[in-house]
Amino acid sequence: MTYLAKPRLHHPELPKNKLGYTHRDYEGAVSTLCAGCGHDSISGAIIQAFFELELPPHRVAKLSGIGCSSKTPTYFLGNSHGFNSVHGRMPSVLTGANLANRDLIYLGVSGDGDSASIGLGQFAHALRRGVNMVYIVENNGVYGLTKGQFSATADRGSKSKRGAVNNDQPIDLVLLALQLGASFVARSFSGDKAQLVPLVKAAVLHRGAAFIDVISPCVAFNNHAGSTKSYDFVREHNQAVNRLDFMPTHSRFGAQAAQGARRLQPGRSYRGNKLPAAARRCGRDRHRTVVRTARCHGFACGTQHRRHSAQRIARSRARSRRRRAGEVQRVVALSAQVLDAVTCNSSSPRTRGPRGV
Ligand SMILES: Cc1ncc(C[n+]2csc(CCOP(=O)(O)OP(=O)(O)O)c2C)c(N)n1
Ligand code: SF4
Ligand SMILES: [Mg+2]
Repeated sequence: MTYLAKPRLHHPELPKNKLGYTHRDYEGAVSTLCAGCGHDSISGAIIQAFFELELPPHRVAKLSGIGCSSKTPTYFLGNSHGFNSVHGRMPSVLTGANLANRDLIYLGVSGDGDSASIGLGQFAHALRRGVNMVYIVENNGVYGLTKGQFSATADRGSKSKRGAVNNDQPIDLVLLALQLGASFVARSFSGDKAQLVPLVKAAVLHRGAAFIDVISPCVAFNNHAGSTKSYDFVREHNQAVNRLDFMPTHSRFGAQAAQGARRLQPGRSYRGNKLPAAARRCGRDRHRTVVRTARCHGFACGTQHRRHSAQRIARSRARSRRRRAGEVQRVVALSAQVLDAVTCNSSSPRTRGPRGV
């Protein structure tokens, strides 16, 4: 741990974005978390994302609850608005702030204890209402701040540092967010910045409830053999279902959509059916993969769930119905429920106010 203050001066030739801000302008105080804590890597990804999005820090309001994860807003976006709420109550404070001022970008940062245990009701209702926000859970499977008790996201059969076995069923926040109708849902890993940064950028520009569950190992209490949230376990079992880059809107992609997809031309516009076939295929598979892997509590990283037009949803549903049968049919049915929820969300004017980005 360090309590050193960051020097205010920085190298005059640090790269600047078009607002004239350097990376340093998006940083916060020096972290006091344990060296190697996954949460610090998430802070790094958030700093990088906002620098690259070229958003002024004063346009952001960051809110959190209680926990090591909830301390992290102090360590990024030092020039943004911030509020550290009571344990598990961040979502309702964020909802209230959002009602009072719709022009800010709301970034909620929470932990698995903060959101899946004491704050589960708050989490559920904020997503159900489609509050315009980015909601990040830094998920380490334990209550890090209070010395490593199992949280509600700890997998059944996983072992604590002292060898106790968790016999309870875990809560899968990704699956829950899909069921609750969040219009952007993703899972990532704090150790994969190349994946996490574009996800955060896409979530920030998404209008509506954007949720990212980031597996973030706790080196002090949950990084041993027998844990399913340790660096070793996550690296071994992490399966990226697609390789992501940031796609700012439906109309303009400057990215490689997926492994095996043909390269999309930077700056070129692609609309609807003009998307390369491989990218469209990847979009369809994405829903299927999210649901299937989430159900068996695997790590499906890099998964995004995006809003689509009603016609596109109807077309995709009809195609799915024709193609899939038997066991796969069950998964598609679940996926269709998810898309239904997205349609409902999209038609709610309350949740679609411009973020003013
Ligand atoms: C009302 C209330 N109950 C319990 C606590 C004790 N407490 C502080 S942080 C925490 C758990 C934090 O876990 P998590 O959200 O997963 O954050 P992490 O430290 O793992 O990042 C608990 C139970 C509290 N501060 N307030
Ligand atoms: S106790 Fe765990 S979660 Fe908290 S700072 Fe240390 S490594 Fe991170
Ligand atoms: Mg935790």
